Amino acid sequence: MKVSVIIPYHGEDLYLNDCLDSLWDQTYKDFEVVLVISGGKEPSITSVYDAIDIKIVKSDEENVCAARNTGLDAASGEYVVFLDCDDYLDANFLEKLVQCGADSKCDLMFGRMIYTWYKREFFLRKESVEAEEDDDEGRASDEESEDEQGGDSVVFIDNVEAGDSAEIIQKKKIDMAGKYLVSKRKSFYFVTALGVMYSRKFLCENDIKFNEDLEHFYDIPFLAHVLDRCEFVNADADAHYVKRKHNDPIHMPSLSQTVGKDEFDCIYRAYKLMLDVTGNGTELRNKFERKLVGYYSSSVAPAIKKNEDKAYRKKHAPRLKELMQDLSPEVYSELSRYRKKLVDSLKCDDYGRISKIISRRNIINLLKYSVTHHNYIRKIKDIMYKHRYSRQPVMQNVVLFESFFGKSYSDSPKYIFEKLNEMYPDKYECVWILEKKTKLPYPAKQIKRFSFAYFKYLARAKYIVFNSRQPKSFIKRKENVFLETWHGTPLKKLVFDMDDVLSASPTYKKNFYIQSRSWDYLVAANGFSDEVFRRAFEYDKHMLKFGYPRNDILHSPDRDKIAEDIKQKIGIPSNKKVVLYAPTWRDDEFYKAGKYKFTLRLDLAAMKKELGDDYVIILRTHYFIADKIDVSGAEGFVYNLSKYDDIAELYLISDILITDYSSVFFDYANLKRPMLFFTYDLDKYRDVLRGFYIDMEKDIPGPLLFNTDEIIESIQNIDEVQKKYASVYEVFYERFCGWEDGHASENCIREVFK
Ligand code: C2G
Repeated sequence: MKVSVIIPYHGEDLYLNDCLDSLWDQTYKDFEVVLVISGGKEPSITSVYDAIDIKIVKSDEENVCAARNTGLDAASGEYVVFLDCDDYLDANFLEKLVQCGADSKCDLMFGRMIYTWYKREFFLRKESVEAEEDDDEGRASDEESEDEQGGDSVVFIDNVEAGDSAEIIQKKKIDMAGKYLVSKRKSFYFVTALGVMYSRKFLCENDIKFNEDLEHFYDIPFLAHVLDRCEFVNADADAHYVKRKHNDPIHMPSLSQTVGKDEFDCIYRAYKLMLDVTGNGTELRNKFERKLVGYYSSSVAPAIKKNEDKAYRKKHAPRLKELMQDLSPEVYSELSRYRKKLVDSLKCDDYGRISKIISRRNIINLLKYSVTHHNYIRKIKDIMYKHRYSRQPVMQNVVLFESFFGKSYSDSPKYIFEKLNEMYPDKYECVWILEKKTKLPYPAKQIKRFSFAYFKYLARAKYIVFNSRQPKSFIKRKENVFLETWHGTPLKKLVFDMDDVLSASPTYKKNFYIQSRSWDYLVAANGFSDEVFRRAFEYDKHMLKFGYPRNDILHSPDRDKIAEDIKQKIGIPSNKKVVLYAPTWRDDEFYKAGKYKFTLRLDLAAMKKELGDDYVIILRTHYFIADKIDVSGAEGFVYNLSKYDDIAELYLISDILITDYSSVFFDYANLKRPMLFFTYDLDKYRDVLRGFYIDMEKDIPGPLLFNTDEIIESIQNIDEVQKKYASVYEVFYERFCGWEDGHASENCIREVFK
């Protein structure tokens, strides 16, 4: 047997198949899998994997190190590879590494680590897509640390030159292994024993094992030991080990996501063990020391400054000082003046000086940032928000409104605003976040999103009424009352009901969890939403169960008159019937977060030819769509109202709705008018991108259509379509619109504004 692949397993069924599939697909076949079970839960391995030689062994300890060591004892391969059961290998990983160890007797061969958020199926299809870390607010987040970001930025260099002696070549290669596996990045998370093929004889002869006392950062002493002893090393940058980042740190955290507050303790223990196996002043030791100084200056020193009750510094500073005591003169001499000062201050326990150095550094960084970044004002605003506005008193009668990130005056916040003014004239001071200046029916201050005023009101308004998520940096204050109206009954699975997150924001679940902790009231338009939101959002606070404020207008006694006026205002001829086409967005088609692509799949020319005498079409794209749809040639027939504020007004003037997977159909059903579903990408949307809560083939009150011809035909025979779906419509209405009586705004206000 050439290779043993050692996989610790602790009940992570969700990921194991991806891991085994990647082994099944290996181009190199002479390997065994040693699956080490800890924690008692047996994996369910189907016969699909019969072709792989899987040896199952049990570990007594519930600990990754113990499992890996048990695997090492049970392995019979000439080489061993450690594979975490939530990760997977590229199909040629084993072949490439076996090949690059073939001509010399290598102690280890290593490949490249690739980081991904995705399961294997999607990773293989979409490898080239670099998803952005984002807060789902249309701007890339600068709050994420370097260490959390996707992709692998470490340069993989083979610096061997012609004319180098065999001895020099090996020295360079070992150095490269140190550079790559210990890595220059400041975080200790990037020290990894993975992505490497080790000679089993080498590990045994040098008695190299994992230290079973460690729960985290155990690769540090292991790798230090390996790199200290190895003599022959080789590498192939095309052998990829794919490390999966977990998108749900709340329910399914990876080990590194569970470290939390104990991070320093864990690093301290692992680092001490590293010191035992590496000699003073060696290049290997220097690498770890550089990393330690980096960790100190980027994480520990700012925490020492921040920590007001001094507990953190009392606990950590002396131990960090102990680790720094023997810092090699070489590493010290390379440090920047700033880092030298930090190290010196720590060595003489001068925490006040550390605070001062960090403060000065923050100011210098801000100034530097202001020279190099055009959006430095935003940084200043963040500082003002955190350190000034949030410390000023809450303004008792101020209500801050936002709908779709300030893109429109619309949705439930609009109807709550209007009803609030009607019920309590002059009682509340209202502030609207709006991108464009808008004529409002009641007095309200209008401010721009992310302006100074925005941060001021975000910090100081007592009431906040939003229909989407607030920024991650929002600080909830005791006196705040946060009314989250949300923006639709869900068809598409949400947050914790989702598996992979394929949109532009892979940190969606974590961010959502943080943001929704601030909500005091959430609106559910029906019993179905109540149930889904509680589960998918992990929401356990007050649920407002009166229907959607945004649908009050659809039940208004004078809705026909309102519709007539709107139609006139837009300029749609009164003799024409209206078809509203309002599709949603596609998670995987994006430029960046908040900016999505959309290709119109309707043949407008054909529709105009067949329907133009009786109908006009209103085209309405989702607020995430950045593409401008070209409707030239169809003027007078197509009205592109993608920027029209309130879609409820468009529902009112439409005779027929065409949508796809958008929540608009749950609202439109309040009118009991016919609906068509243009679901040309149903399989992908339902089975790959999101998953649905209800069965579109059975439970929705209209036909699923796949091309323009079918749509034209359905419109031409709309009475028959309506008849055919009448009974499904009734059941649907009862289930999703049953709570709506036109008074949701009023009822919500009575609950919240006391
Ligand atoms: N919307 C719109 N125009 C569209 C699509 C949507 O104005 N072409 C508005 C509607 O008010 C709709 C809301 O945006 O109800 C949400 O749109 P969805 O297409 O349902 O998509 P999404 O923003 O992902 O929200 O629980 C609901 C989900 O979160 C869906």
